Amino acid sequence: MRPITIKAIKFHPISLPYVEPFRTSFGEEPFKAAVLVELTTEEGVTGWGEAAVETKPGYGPETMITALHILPHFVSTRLVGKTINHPTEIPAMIRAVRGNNHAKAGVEAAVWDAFAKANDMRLVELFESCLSEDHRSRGYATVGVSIGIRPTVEATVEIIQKRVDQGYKRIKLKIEPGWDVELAKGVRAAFPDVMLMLDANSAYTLADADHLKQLDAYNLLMIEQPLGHEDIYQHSLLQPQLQTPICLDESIKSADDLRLAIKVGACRILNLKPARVGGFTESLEIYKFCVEHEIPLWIGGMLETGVGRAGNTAFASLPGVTLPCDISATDRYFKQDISEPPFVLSPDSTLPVPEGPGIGVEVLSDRVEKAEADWQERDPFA
Ligand code: OSB
Ligand code: MG
Repeated sequence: MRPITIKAIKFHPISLPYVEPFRTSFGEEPFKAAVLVELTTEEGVTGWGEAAVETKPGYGPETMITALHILPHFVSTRLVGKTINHPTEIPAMIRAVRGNNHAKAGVEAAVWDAFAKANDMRLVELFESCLSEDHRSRGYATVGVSIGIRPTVEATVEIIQKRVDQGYKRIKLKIEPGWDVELAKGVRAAFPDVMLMLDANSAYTLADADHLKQLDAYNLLMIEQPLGHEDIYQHSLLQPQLQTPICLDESIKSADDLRLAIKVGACRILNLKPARVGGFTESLEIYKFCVEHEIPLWIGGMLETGVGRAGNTAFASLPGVTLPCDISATDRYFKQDISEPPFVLSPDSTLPVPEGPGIGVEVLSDRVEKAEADWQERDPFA
């Protein structure tokens, strides 16, 4: 494959209004924020990536401000002027920058996009070329929808009905102490057969084990990240007490974290967010491990713009991704995205992988400019 030489990397902090607020156990983000990465090569190709960070250190420790500190000062400096023979070289080149996976994943994604475009390939074809012959893309991602904490069970049932009517076949509900068993009971009564799961975003401790056991009564697909965001050990003590499979999200930041979690029985399912593990290179290693060990795998989301969504959809179309993903249609998040075309849900609860070269969506510079101006007017500490 043709190498690329990185000429320049630009960072665009942006914000976009959400169509509706999204509350989790760690709080509410008032608007969508992200750092878009625009990478140009000496060959004249432009690649885009999205650093999926939020305004507050709620999901993980990174924020918009930490990404804007780390990326230009520590990541760009290691990459600009360098010739890249394959995007999988990037993690080693920025390994000296500890942590900051979401920020680094944004740059890595821009390299994947540019490299695919420079080689006249779709991003999904580039992923396939890293896997064995039997791992061809399905051409679409099977998806569900993640629903935030609402004031009442009735309001939750109402929004689930709307999502089911739109065609989403898997529903994920955010929970927190005081908003769990009654919610699951009420929702199960209204939707006896829907594929249902819960996400606690680390809101519980092992002392809640007896309380969490009550959730076994509601035929849940899984419970995501009940305990500490860095914990693996306590989850290994909780899983044997539950029938419901535990899925880890926050705790798994690398393939080695997953190897440990599986070894000690901390989870049975993985939510893989390419952003959380530092990008697609580490994601491919995790993918191969899950295939080899028959670990049910799905791709999570960070309410990404079209740039992040395009890459995640491509990855989620690989056959080793066996459960519905947290990648919903554009209109579930934004009135207008920064890229075109929007992602539209098919009736069978799938999203097609974009067709064009690289990530396959076009980033519109006037929309990026507008979203950057919007960010400048926001209080970054709101
Ligand atoms: O825990 O999966 C999570 C969004 C922001 C931070 C954490 C999470 C989420 C979601 C949204 O659940 C999933 C999506 O992008 O639709
Ligand atoms: Mg989660």
